[in-house]
Amino acid sequence: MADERIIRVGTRKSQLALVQTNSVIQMLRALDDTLKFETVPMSTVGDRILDSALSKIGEKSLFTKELETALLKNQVDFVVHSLKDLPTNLPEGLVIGCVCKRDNPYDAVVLHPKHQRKTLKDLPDGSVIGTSSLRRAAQIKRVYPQHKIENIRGNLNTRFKKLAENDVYDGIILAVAGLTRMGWEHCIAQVLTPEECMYAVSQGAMAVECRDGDERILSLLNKIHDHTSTIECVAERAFLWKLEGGCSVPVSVFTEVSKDQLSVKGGVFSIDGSEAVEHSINTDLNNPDIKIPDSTMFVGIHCQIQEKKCEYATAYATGLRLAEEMIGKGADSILKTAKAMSKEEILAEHARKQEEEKEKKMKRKHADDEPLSHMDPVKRYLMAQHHDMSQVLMSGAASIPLPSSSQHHNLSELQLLGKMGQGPSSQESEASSSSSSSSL
Ligand code: DPM
Repeated sequence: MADERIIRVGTRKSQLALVQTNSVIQMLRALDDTLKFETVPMSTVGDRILDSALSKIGEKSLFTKELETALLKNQVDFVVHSLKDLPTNLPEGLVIGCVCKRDNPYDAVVLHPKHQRKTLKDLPDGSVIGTSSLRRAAQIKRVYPQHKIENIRGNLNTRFKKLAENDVYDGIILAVAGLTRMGWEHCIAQVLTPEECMYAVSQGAMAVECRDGDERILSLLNKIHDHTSTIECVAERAFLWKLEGGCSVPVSVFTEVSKDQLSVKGGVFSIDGSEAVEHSINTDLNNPDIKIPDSTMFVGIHCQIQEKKCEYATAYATGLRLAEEMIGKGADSILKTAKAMSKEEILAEHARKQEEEKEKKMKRKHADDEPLSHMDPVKRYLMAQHHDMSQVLMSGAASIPLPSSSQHHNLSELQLLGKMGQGPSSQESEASSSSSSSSL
């Protein structure tokens, strides 16, 4: 049956997510060109909330929840993620079926066009660097205390626009991997070294999530699985899991696998960057003493190659041990304070949002109450053009939708309507445009 071969792939609608999803589909197609795929685009909480730093939203599965629900409901067969956005605990019944070969895991600096050919060290004191990653902020504050860190959010396109047009930011920091996948590596002014800024757990690695026990999909994913990248990510995720970290704590790593040697360095920072615990561990991946568990899942990652299970188990144990030794050096108290501060920020952010909502509602109510006779004459004129007056009176001025035949209205009319709160609200139009171009 032809239809049975169609594989449904859930994806976020952002440009980066679509690029990543397509590249996984291409890899699979290159191995078997009879495979048929259908992509199912969805938007997630992380895509919809554009005005808060990720760390201030306070939800763990920001970019994944809706997609995971679709997987569990059998609406899609697999989902491609940036592994760094996948929490260390997956929902029951789901697994990471494969980790693809990791791209460059480092962070990059993109500078304002006026700072051509400069790097962070050449920028004037007091330069403003945009990032909403606590991890990046803390490390930059340590190495470049002369610069200021400011929050910046929105998709990659929006951030570039803010950098180029607003004259607020002298530079921004983004993952090399994301920039490269978007085809924007030529904008990179500087790639940060691990001495300047260690990367996030699993940064640069794409992962495919599917249903646990879905053998057809798992055996397919096995073909594009990269063992070394997987081992690195198992160790890093075990480290993060033990620290109970998420995107709201400044935790970073630097991992290398060379022959049978695994080396993992971890960093835990206070929010202001003044305190740090850094530590590293080296292990032999073929550790004969390692206890191999029955489970085939390590921090959510499915063990694809049974003969290599010892290496998965060693990587997992190494990540845990690194976290334990760092806790012994005081990482837990730094994290406790950082988490408490993040929690406060999250609460403040929620309060701010609620206030904003209230204000919006009030404004809408005022507009509802506004008698037509007191209304701006231009507004009345435009409304009367699109609706007969009885409809205007019955439905209340503010709730009138844009006419469905809006295509033939000229732009300035539409802009006017929009400005006066009659068109799609600015928030809605931002959300819908961002869902097709959001890049984080
Ligand atoms: C997470 C963080 C960020 C993303 C936090 C961190 C960056 C947030 C920001 C967990 N997810 O890194 O400390 O700067 O506001 C994200 C990006 C990619 C995956 C974009 C980026 C692309 C690279 C990859 C957002 N998630 O980090 O510049 O595949 O790793």
